[in-house]
Amino acid sequence: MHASTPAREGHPLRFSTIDAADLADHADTIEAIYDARHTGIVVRGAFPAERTAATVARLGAADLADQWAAPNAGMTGGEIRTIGDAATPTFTALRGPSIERYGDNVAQHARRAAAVFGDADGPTPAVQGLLGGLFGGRPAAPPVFDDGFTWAPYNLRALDPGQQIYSHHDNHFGLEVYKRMPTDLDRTTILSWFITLQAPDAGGELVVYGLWGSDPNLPMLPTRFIDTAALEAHFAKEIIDLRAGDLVVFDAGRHVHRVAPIQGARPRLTMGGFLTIDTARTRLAFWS
Ligand SMILES: O=C(O)CCC(=O)C(=O)O
Repeated sequence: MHASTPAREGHPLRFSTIDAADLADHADTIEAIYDARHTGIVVRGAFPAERTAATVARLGAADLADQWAAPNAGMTGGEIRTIGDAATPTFTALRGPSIERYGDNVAQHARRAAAVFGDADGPTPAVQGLLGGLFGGRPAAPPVFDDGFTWAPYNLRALDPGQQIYSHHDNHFGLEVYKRMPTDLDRTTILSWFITLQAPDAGGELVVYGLWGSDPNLPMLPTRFIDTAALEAHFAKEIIDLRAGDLVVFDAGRHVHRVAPIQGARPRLTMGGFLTIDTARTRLAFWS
C-alpha cells in the first residue's frame, strides 16, 4: 500500500490504486497527470497471474541468459539487467543510446519478444489497451521514427538482490535519440509505466518524492547523483508497494523517484517504458 508523509516539503503527491476491472472509471488519469493534478496510478491485476508466471519462468530460462545486457555495468549498487534498450542515460552511455544503437535495438525487438513471450507482439496489445484505457480509450502505440520504423514498445528489467535504481527523474527529451521523435508529441513531461512481473521478497518499492527535477533546490552529491538522504530528510514521499501483475503509471518526468534496494533472494522483474501524448490530446505514444 501507499504511505505518504504530507507534512514535508515539496509538490503534492496524489496517487490512486484501482482494480483493472475499473479502468474505464479512470479514463482521465493520463490527462490529469499531464496537468499536474495527479501524480500516478496503480492498476492492480493489470496482467493476469498466468501471464506473469509464464513470463517469469521464461526470463529465468538458460537459453535466454545471453539476451540480458548490463547497461549500468560498474555502477556499484545500481546494476540493472535488461532485455532490450531504453532511451535513457545509463552508466555505460551517459547521453543515452545513439540513434544507430537504438535503431539496432528496434530491429531486434520482435525476435526478443518472440523468445520471451512466444510471439512477436507479446504483451504489446494488452499494454495498448491498458494505457489507452487511462487516456479515454484513445489510440496508444509506439511512435514512428521519421524514416518509418517504430520505437520499441517496452524493455524487460531485472534488479538482483542488493541492487537499486538510484534517485532520478526521467525528463529525457534532451537526449540525441529524441531528435527523431515526432514533433507533435507533448514534451512538457514524460510518464513512466511498468508492470511488475515478479516482486522481490522484500524491498524494491518505488519511492516517489514531492520534488521535481526542474526545482531550483535539487540536493546533489559531489558525484552528480541526487542526494537521497536529503530527500528522505526533507521531502514528502509516497512509497508504492507493487505486486506481480500491477501496472504503475506516474509522472516520472517531473518527480524525482527511485527503486529501493532489493532484499531477499529473488530478483525484481518488471517490463515497461515511457509514454507521452500528442499536444492535441488525440493519441498516446509509448516506448522503451
Ligand atoms: O522498476 C522499473 O522497471 C523502473 C522504475 C523507474 O525508475 C521508472 O519507471 O522510471
